[in-house]
Amino acid sequence: MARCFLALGSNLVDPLKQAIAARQTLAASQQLTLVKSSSLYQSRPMGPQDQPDYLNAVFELDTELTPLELLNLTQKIELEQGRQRKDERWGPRTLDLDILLYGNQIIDTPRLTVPHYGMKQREFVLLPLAEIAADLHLPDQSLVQQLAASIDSNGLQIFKRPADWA
Ligand code: PH2
Ligand code: MG
Ligand code: MG
Repeated sequence: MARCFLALGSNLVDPLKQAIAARQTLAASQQLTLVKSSSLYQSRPMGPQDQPDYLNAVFELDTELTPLELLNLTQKIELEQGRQRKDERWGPRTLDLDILLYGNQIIDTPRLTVPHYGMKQREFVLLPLAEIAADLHLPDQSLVQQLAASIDSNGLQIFKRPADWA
């Protein structure tokens, strides 16, 4: 059993609906147990600025899936929610589900890099993660609450909690 963390991002086609649907799918999955969900956050786009603000959140889950099986599942959910792969780096998307952490494992393969390569530089990942796992250490021993305390919040705001959120 591995304790994992996923990051959710959406800024197209009703991001609130996308986030709720993705969370429902994770919660209903037989292949994992959804342990905690952060609040939803509204964030300014990283990357191209001519795109809408994002909604972001982080989920904690337990699973027997291998890292690549978990990646297959998250990519299936992205596609089922209408994700279209585009070439633009950091461009807008209906649903992005990124594996942040898989237990204490360090994974560096063509398809998957864990911990997520950008997680320590992104307020929209660190602050939701700190909300649900402040005492967590990354594989490099850094402490989530310390990483979160030293990053600029860049206007990140808690978004109103939908009725059907955790
Ligand atoms: N994801 C990106 C690119 N830019 N900006 C915000 N605020 N939130 C995201 O999740 C995000 C982004 C590509 O994955
Ligand atoms: Mg992604
Ligand atoms: Mg991403």
